[in-house]
Amino acid sequence: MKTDVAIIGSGPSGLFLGHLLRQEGISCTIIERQSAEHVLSRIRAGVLETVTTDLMTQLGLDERMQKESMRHDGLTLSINGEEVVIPVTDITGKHVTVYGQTEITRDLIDAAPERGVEIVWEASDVALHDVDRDNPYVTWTKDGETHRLDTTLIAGCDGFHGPSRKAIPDAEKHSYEMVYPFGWLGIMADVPPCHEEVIYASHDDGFALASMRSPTRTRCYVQVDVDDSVENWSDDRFWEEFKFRIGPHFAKHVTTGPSIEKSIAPLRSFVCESMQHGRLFLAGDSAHIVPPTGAKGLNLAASDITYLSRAMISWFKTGESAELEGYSQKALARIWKSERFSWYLTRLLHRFPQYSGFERRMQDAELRYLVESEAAQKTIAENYVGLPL
Ligand code: RFL
Ligand code: PHB
Repeated sequence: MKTDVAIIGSGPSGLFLGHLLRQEGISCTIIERQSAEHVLSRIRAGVLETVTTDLMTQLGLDERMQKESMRHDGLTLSINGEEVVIPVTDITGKHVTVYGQTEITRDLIDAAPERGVEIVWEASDVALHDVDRDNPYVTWTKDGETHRLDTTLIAGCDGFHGPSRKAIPDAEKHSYEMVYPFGWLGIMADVPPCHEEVIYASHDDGFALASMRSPTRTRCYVQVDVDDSVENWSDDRFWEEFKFRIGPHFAKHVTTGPSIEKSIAPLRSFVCESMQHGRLFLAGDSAHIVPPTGAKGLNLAASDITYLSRAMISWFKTGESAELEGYSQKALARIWKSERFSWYLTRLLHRFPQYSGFERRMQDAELRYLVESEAAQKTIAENYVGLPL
């Protein structure tokens, strides 16, 4: 088998890239470890910048998103129950869109067969070979048989734990990492959201977040210890703690109901430099992780793919290699700014067990500054809607 681009991983990064390349007549095959059902059962991001919605529009796959998504023009902070509204559209002229990552993934997977985006599901032992030569190839096992795909370029879109980043020799890469001492316990429930905007709540007992997927589906989180487990959290305990942390003003609008999903996600900041080696190019979570505070993970995957697809298309069409050679540097410039915003918002809003009285006072002072200063609100707003490409 031979293709122009072998794409490892069928998350949003791999699917976006596959569709964008096919739109320009470039052949590609996506090789995914899981089944389609498994990929579609994962519940992750929900707040989209225009960099992400623009890709759906560019692909002509935005019909359902236009109908079912919700436009958000602001975000709400609850500071120990005190409401602070940041009117992001008034400040920036831009808005964000609430439409689940699961729905984006579904739209891209559903359209794959008619657009010639080939996806190999349930491929095990995926391995990358000769990535620093002109003829790299990928191997995997499926149904007891070994397969080999010869290719010109490889896109590593296989998330944090996939094999692509590991295929870059240690001497050629450097990782920067910060692991936080807490996680987010998230639940999804088929009840109406308690507020029309997303609420980020800073409370003495810890962070909480009220979000949504639709007018009838709520997504909420509370900060928990990193070694806590979902078994410790009945739905009743979750709702009680969530209501306490978002404060009485919002709590009175909370409709509780049985969770349809409940999980704990650890929080991490991570960047791998460089994002390319020879014929291999990393994109999305395979190269970087942000804590979910600020909703940047999926949107960063979309900006990586915007740069990478343009560079690959230019290389295949003109033979010019400058854009492809500059991919990592260009993508990292935007990634580091989103890393900073996610890290800043995480530090501002969470309770850190190791924080001294002084650091707690600094958090309080910064929150008071945010309440009172238009300039401080502007920096949140322009990052939240997404920095320019
Ligand atoms: P993905 O979505 O992780 O997709 C990678 C794909 O690669 C596959 N894979 C392999 N395929 C072949 N061989 C192997 N050996 C493989 N190993 C892995 C995986 O099965 C998967 O299908 O990365 P991608 O495409 O770069 O997209 C990035 C986004 O998914 C991610 O940034 C966000 O979802 C992060 N994230 C969140 N971001 C937000 O903006 N808001 C959120 O609320 C939010 N919640 C989350 C999240 C990520 C989570 N993870 C990674 C566990 C909640 C969770 C639980
Ligand atoms: C979500 O809706 O899942 C969500 C929203 C905002 C975030 C993180 C997650 O910052």
